[in-house]
Amino acid sequence: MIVRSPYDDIDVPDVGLPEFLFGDLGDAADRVAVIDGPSGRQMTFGELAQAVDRFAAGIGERGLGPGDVIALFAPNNPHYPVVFHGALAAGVAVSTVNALYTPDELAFQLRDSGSKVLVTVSAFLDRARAALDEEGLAVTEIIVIDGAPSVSGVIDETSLSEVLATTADRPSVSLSGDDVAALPYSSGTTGRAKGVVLTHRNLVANLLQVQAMGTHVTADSKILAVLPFFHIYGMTCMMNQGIHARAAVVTMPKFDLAEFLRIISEHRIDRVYIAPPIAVALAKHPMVDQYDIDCIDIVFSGAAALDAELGQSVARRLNCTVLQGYGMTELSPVSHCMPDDRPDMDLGSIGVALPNVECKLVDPDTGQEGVERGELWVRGPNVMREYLNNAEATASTLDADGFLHTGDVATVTDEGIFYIVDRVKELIKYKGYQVPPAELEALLLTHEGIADAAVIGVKDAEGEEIPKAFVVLQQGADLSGDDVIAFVADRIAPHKKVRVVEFIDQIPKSASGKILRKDLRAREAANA
Ligand code: 4UW
Repeated sequence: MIVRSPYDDIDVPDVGLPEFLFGDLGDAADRVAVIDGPSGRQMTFGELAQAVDRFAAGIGERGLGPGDVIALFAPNNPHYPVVFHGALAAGVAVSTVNALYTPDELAFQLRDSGSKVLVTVSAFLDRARAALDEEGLAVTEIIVIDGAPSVSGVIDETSLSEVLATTADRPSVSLSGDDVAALPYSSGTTGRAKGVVLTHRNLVANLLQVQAMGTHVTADSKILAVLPFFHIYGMTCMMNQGIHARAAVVTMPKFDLAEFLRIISEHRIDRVYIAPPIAVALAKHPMVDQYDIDCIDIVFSGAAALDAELGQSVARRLNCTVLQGYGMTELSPVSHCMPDDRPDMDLGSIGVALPNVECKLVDPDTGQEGVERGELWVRGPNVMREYLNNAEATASTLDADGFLHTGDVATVTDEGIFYIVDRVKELIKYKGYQVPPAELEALLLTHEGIADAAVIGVKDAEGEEIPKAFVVLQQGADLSGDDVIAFVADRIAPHKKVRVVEFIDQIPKSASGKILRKDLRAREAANA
């Protein structure tokens, strides 16, 4: 049984994303498009479109075009959309990299995506250069957004302003909706991070699907982009939705509560997109009362489950509407959300399916469809094409009918309102960020004192999900839990840290050697 969106289907034009966003600026050319939160520096839509055009020319001049990939390793700043859309306009796909990544993690993504150029900021150059020391990479140049002087390294370093100064013509590339646009990384339901192949149609569709639900983002809106553009939530809901609506997007390079409140107050932000940990601060932190933030109309939460009571206390304290949405990198990302005009909808829900989205609830054990509580399968124009160079992972996630198996367990009411009630995939979400257990397990096994390991998500005292490692020590090994935590922390981005360790005699496994995470979860529940 298929549950359809309560909204009428929309048409998705066959057009490249840059053309869709910048093809006709209308009367928006002189309006402010992006504001750098820390400095207040602004860029208009006309300037943004011009810079996108110049970056496309610069990329074309380097011989890159359709079939090529560049990597973007940067915090949020006004040049992020310049690089992102400029590359897309030249037919080049952009692999967005988590700004917290270590050199090893960055090198993995550069290699896996086959990126030929790495765009970064001067503060990240040490990590970028260290990553490029690794073998097997196709990167031939680093472009530095904030223009560090070139140094004579193994690889050319160019400042963004040099690239934008090109007088070359923009390459004439005719893009179709089927061309690859973005390659963010996600571990999906199992294993390590994989390149998620999102086409221009996927990204255009998701903007139109959200818009068709009556979103109030308009040219008068000011959106705060505190969540990272490298993650699909920031990329689509903040950066691209803002540009599409001709709203002003105010960028923040990282979260800091005082700076967050200052920017909201100073720029009179009316729309804030957050993940649940920020809701905790907004509901409880005394500092919130020191700022005049009554400009906020809507706080939109996603990326992990929002507790309904927490959401309500944010709504009461800020006198605003709080809404929740659900998404996944593989869905470009939004498949469900609460419409702007339905603040009455239960805040514990994820709202209704977007236009053009069809859903099934399927028993993950028996495969029976139409169950009351089952794995959420989603079909629609926003569903990714595939995982990059990984037919096996694609086949186990996307079925022959085009449904994407989300790995999340949901229920749905007669009115078509969905609730996420559990997760059957391995993935752990720490503060809304992905933590792939398989990656941590592989890393733990490289320690000579560790014989076997398994990682699952558990709840901490505040109800936040955190990664916990079950570790089997080698005979004679003398390791404490803190040693294990430190070993992982030294080698991985901070959000992926193991935060609790338990030593056990044996990791429960199936006959085929798969870790029985269910058993570990049951053990955890029994000890709670
Ligand atoms: N409740 C429970 C939720 C929820 C959730 C996500 O890192 P990814 O791949 O992607 C995201 C995307 C988040 C997002 C995008 C657009 C949007 O409007 C929105 O709401 C405002 C959120 O995080 O992780 C995907 C996984 O994150 C979990 C779920 O397990 C999903 O498969 N997740 N949103 N509201 N869980």
